[in-house]
Amino acid sequence: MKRLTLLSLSALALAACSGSPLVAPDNALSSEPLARRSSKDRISIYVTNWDDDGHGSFRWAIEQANADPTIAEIVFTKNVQPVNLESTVTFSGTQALTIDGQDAIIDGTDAGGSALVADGGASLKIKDLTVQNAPGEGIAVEIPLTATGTIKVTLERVTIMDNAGHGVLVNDQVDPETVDGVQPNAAGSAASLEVEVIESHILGNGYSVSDRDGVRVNEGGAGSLSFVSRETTSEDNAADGIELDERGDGNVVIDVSDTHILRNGKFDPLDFDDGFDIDEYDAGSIIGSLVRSEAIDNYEEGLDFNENNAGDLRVDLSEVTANGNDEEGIDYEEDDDFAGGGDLVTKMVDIIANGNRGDGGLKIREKGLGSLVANVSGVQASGNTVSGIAVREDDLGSLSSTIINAETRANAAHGIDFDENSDGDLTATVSNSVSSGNTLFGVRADEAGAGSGTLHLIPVDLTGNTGGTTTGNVVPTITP
Ligand SMILES: [Ca+2]
Ligand SMILES: [Ca+2]
Ligand SMILES: [Ca+2]
Ligand SMILES: [Ca+2]
Repeated sequence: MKRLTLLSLSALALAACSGSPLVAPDNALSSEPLARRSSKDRISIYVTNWDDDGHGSFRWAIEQANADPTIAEIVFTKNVQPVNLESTVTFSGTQALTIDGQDAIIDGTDAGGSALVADGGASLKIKDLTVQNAPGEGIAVEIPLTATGTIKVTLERVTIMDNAGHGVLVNDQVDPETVDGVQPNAAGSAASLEVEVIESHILGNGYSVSDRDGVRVNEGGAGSLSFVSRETTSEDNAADGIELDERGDGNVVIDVSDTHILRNGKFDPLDFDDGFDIDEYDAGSIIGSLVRSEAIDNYEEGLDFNENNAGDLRVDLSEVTANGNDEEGIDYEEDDDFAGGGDLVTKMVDIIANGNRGDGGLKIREKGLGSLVANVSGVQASGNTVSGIAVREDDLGSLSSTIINAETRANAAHGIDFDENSDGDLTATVSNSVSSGNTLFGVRADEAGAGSGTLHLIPVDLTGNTGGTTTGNVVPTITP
């Protein structure tokens, strides 16, 4: 048992007189009222009961932070029982705030909307907290149009579960809704967004209207969107497991590792959704990496990365599994919807994309001005409904691809399909690979318009393909 110092005893007496709850945090060594502790430059407020409101409640703590910009932290006392919110709790302060849940549960069943909203444009860190059952968003961070700089939202060891809106929404777009693919107003603030989701679990959110995701980040106006996910699972959400939507100037930068994206997207049969969906528009690129991660059994694509307008798509993959999705396992598209130039450059290592229904295993597609460079080493892409691996480059620009240690079997089209259209060269090598038992050909390489075609196969087992070994107008050089 902790010894109480005279100082803390007097604090307890003071707290008792002032009506503060008598639940002291472990480190209660201050003469301030118990629900309020200051260190040198940080004031903390303690949540000491599970009431909806009133002194010591979570709502009260947020109200204190709204009124006092020197409050930097809200800490739940250990063993606070589930807090049943009777309305939304809104943090409107402009100071950076940390909410340390100490494993508490915020239940939004009776909140009448989102559980927790932050709309002051401040950075927010939430850790060790469960947010569940809200009829709106679990956590919604709405960025004011006047925001500038970089706003950081960090979630550490949170569980976001069974909220009817997005599980987590970070929104910097005036109107993020799309009607038939058109967005009425995607303007946003000048601020950039940095969102980090660490060791967290996002599940079962979004079952209300179409397009409600596990984690959804909308960035509009100037500024970039940076997204980090580590040791996180997003599963069984109604629309996308994770969706990043970046508009206006600015990049999407991702750093994703040990992330599991499972069975998302089943809610709207007219528009099923993906595991992990990135849409980038206007000037800017998609850049980054995804490692030791999986996107499995989602109702549309496993990974659906779309870069539009000016800018490149440059995302590398390592140890990624994308099996059993209802469209492509992995789908990279550069300027597929809106042209503007830019390249698609990717290095993929140790990829598994098997048994995707309704489309191919691994599809890499560059359109408009710009070239494609795809180097893939160690890949299984078998039993998919279209080709195992499809690499396609359109309009101006060249296609350059090396595929090493591939296994593409029993796909319902080609095993591997290289397709270069219009001006530009096709240069492809497949080595130490098996492309066998596919419905069409083992390898197809086709080069159209101006330019030359080169295909090296060193060596590749092309037995048992129904269509034959190779096809297309590029005659392969075969090293047995
Ligand atoms: Ca912005
Ligand atoms: Ca952009
Ligand atoms: Ca582009
Ligand atoms: Ca091109």
